[in-house]
Amino acid sequence: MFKKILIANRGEIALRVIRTAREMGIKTVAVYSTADRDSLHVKFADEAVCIGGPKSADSYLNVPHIMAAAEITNADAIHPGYGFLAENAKFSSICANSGIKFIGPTADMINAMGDKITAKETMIKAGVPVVPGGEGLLQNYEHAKSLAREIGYPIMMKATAGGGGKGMRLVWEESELQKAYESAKTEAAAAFKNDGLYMEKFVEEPRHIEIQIAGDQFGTVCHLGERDCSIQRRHQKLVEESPSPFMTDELRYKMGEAAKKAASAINYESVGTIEFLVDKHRNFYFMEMNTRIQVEHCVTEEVINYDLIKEQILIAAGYKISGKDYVPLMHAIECRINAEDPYNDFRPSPGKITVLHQPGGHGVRVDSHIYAGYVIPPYYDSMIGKLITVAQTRQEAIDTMYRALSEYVIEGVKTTIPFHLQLMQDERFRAGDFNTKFLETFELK
Ligand code: MV4
Repeated sequence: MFKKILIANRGEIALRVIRTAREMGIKTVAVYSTADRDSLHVKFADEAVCIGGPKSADSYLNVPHIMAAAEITNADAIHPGYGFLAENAKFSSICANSGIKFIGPTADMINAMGDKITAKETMIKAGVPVVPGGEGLLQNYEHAKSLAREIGYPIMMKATAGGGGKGMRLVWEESELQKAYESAKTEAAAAFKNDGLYMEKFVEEPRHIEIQIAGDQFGTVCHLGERDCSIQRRHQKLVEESPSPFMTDELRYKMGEAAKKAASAINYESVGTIEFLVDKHRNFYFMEMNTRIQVEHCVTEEVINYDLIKEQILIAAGYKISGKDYVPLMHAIECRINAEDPYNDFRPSPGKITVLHQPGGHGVRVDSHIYAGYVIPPYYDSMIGKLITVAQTRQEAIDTMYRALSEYVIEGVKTTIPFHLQLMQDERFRAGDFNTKFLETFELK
């Protein structure tokens, strides 16, 4: 087992990894930017190294500084958390070449899923359902036009280097195609330095349901159930839950098998997530794979009663997994607490937390790095914590969430708490009647 893990991240996920490492008897090294000097991950780790200035490029994305910190502290593994370098193939290979275990997949595995056309081709070969569409890159506008006629409108164009919605265009009819093609290409080139596009049939009012998987170094893969992440706003998830209210035992079996095939196809090692679009007829289609631990992993942890960070560390250290799939034992919901003003287009609201009271009690988990007097820096993601509730049934998990949200006091900055309070009382949400378009018509009172 590792003796010392360096955590190449900040905020709640850095704390999350420190907590499990401590339980496993592993020492931890925090790295931090000058803006994060007073952060909890710096205080709670066994050692801490400043790696640069506030801007991510100068610190949390600064590979030479992070590797130097690992070397001077004698860390034998690096946990990348999520975001920052978590899905950076080069970083994974630099770690491998430096004799420091990257707690995550290899560069090859990251690359196999990083290019979306390659990923889709791999999935087709593996027998995983994908959204119908053209195979390969769009060669030019004429090619796009004939392909769109073949597929049938509405269609979606996506960037092969994309993910998360950037460079994506929905096109309802041919008259809109040329403008969409050109603007998507320009956007993709600017965002990813790769203007490659591909085309798919548009799946209307889909749900976003993802399957958590784990694979070990010996080729064994299992799935750990689903998370419904349909409550999103501009591709930012706000609420996640498991099981999905839309799930059936049959669909879970089929999606679980497909997710395992997807992971096996690239000999995946570590924990990861296969994202699917699910239409109203319960047809499901591979969308992308996240080759990292995700923000919403806690929902799965509560539902199957298992520590996913521990699983990830064990796999990286060469332990074998059982290969048994997990079944949901409980119902869990997660609300993302962001320092944003939900009454003002979710505009970021950094600054000092003057008063804080975090909720507790039965069925309540808070994963957060905030404290009274903490100053939320403006340089990073606005998520300041996650509130997770767990109960026997969905209704009870929602009721507990409402109660916990009512106890939550954060003063000094605006937060998403009022939004979540209203959502937990919404009849359609309570009935499980929602898809990825739900928030487009949700009005905050
Ligand atoms: C789609 C789609 C409908 N049809 N693809 C959004 C992010 C990126 N990962 C893929 N996305 C979508 N791809 C086809 N063929 C609808 C979306 C989509 C979406 C997906 C998941 C969660 C929220 C979403 C919000 C808008 C659009």
